[in-house]
Amino acid sequence: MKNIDAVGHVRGESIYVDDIPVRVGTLFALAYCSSSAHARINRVDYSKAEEAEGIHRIITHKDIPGENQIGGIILDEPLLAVDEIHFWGQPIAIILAESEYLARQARKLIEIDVEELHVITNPREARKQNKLIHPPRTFSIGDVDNTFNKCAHIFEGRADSNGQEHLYIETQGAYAYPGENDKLFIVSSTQGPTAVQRTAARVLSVPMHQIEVDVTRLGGGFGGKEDQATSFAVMVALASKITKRPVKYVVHRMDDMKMTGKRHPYSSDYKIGLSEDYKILAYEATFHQNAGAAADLSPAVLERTLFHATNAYFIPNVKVTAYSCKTNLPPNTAFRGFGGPQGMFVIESAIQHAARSLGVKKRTIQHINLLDNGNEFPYGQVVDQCQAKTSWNESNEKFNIEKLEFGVLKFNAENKLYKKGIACMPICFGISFTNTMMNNARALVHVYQDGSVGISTGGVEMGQGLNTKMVQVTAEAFNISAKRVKIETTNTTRIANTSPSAASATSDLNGKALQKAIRSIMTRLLLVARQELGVEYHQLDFKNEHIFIDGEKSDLHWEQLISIAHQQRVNLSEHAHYATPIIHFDKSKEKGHPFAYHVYGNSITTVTVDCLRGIYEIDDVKIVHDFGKSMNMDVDLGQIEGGLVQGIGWMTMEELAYGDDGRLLSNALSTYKIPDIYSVPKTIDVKPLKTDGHDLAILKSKAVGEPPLMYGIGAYFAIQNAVLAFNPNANLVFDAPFTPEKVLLALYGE
Ligand code: MTE
Ligand code: LUZ
Ligand code: MOS
Repeated sequence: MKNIDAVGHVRGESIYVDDIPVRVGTLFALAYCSSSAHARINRVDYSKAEEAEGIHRIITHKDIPGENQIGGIILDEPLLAVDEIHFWGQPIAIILAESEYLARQARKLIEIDVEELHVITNPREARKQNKLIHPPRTFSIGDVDNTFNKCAHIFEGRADSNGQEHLYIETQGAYAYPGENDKLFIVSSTQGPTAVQRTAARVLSVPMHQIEVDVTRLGGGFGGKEDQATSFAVMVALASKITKRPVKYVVHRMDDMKMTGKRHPYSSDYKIGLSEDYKILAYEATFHQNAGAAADLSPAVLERTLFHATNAYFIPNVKVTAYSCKTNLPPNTAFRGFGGPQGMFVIESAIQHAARSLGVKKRTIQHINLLDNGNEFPYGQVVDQCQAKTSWNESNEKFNIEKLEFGVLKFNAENKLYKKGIACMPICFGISFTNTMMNNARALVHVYQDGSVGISTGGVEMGQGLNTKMVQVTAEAFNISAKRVKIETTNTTRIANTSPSAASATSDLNGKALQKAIRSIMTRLLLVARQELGVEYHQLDFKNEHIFIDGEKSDLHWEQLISIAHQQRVNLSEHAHYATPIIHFDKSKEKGHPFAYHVYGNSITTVTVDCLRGIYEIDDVKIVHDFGKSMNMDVDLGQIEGGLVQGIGWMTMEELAYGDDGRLLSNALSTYKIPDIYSVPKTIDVKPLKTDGHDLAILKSKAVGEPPLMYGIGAYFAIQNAVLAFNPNANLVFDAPFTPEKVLLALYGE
């Protein structure tokens, strides 16, 4: 099935927040933000701004009727600063004007007097000063300390990865309007409609039922709108409540980049111990997560780093500890992979370090240590339906890794100033929210009396093809044409208490709820057919929009069946709830079975480095990926390509830069470089692994949203290998992104 949004997107007809026709009386909101990263506010003078043309009023923390608190996991983040500033870009006030332009003009007239305080941007410094979001956590299995004594080889080092700007094409935004009896309607570009509803209720001091949140679709989220859409939605909600007028805020790109948190930078230490024959016997790592100025989702991101610290490898003795460090950056947040990529980069660095020192290929060590059924993850889950070795073997056979490596060697022997490098990157990614409680969803299905169907779920479409998949699930479960099915907006009044659309689990959770609702309706319809036709239940079947009796197609068609059922006063609507079975996790022991299943795969990345300039090209990425039984290969391939390129961007070129004063320097697309058509791999070849899929995946089609991002990590090591081909004495550091400047230094350094 084609993506149902394709035509609307191409024609520019799809509706985003900024496309909603503006209501009469709308005020335009604009946040006034701090220009210091850490300071005490002595005085803010709004008087000139308040008198400026077109200014309706300016809202500060004093105007908040409820709690000035937007923290999601930990209650540690004010909506509007009170007397201290904790990051550059922190909202202090909301300007309301007759137009966005006038709001921006007035913003320049606000004067602030602050006392600057010491700014921390480095997570290691934060840890030294004991500035932590919460106490550190450790996952462990076996006995690392005793095992290191028995290892033939031990390597220790440091690996750093930088953050990443989400750069969703649609910036953050929301539009709120008041209804009768204090009701408030909020349209938000959010992955988490319930988070918006809950937080707006808290800040406005109203019950949640007074707030209706509606989401049509997002122009991308990538995790950046899992939690951080909330503040903007609450700002317009607050302003609308106070002024009783519609209030709109669509955030300017540079304000969005400055104000919002990003992927967490990590600074980590590793120690890896191997046997004589390259089995990894012990692994120890300490992660310093740069959380920024408030918790946001950092505790959950930190947890996923620990869950993925050993990637697709079985290591019998592991001890990994993670610190969530409080710094004066905007609160960092969810980003595709959610801490998993940061953990995986460190183990891959450790293996690269070992391979180079031992003079063996990295892939030899990777191969020997791949996971297998029956192995235990450090968090206690036992591996089953493992595809680590199958995807590895299939990729290396189908793509002929030896031949690819030989091609690289030959090229390098023949070329002095250009060198190629190649690297394998296996992945293993757990599917489920690591917080077990969040793994639930609901769906509402209406069959109308003409046989058309309307479906609602708690899932949010953000470009990942969720809506297309939900229509497919519906058509499949009813056995009717997809043309009869319409997907409604995501709305908290129709579907309550949603988990955010995240963790790659949206289709699984919402699709399974949808199937349950449809099965209930279908059972009632078959009962109607049985009575109408006077046959036994077991003789009946419904397919291709027709009732079948003993395998023979009858005249009873979908539309007639619905019409009869309606006349007989049969309920044609259903609301269903799904909660993932099996999963559990005990935080006091750090053990359990947190994931419904894992997604596996392997990528082979080849790059060419220009050894005069330090620039490089990604020649080719070949992937064998475990889709299970993909229900929509076009959508899923789009996810692989997008995720891969986003991962390559993070590892190679996207360079977030903050000054020592905590100001974002890479604050526009001129100073923050993301992959464009010239920097994507010249070819991407994806082959699906042949498997049966998994029962906990929707229609056995495994979650695909986040896992492919981690294939991009291969680019880092492929570039390193090219550098080594030019300069065998290069001093290898693990400090992503591997920008051309760093490549050049490595090419000529020792
Ligand atoms: N693909 C597009 N086009 N746009 C997005 O914002 N977000 C990613 C991924 N793929 C995203 C995307 C992230 S971070 C997640 S968690 C999943 O999609 C969410 O959707 P899913 O649960 O339906 O896979
Ligand atoms: N969000 C979340 C996530 O709250 N919990 C998770 O485990 C998760 N994983 C991936 C992406 N978002
Ligand atoms: Mo994705 S990081 O789970 O929104």
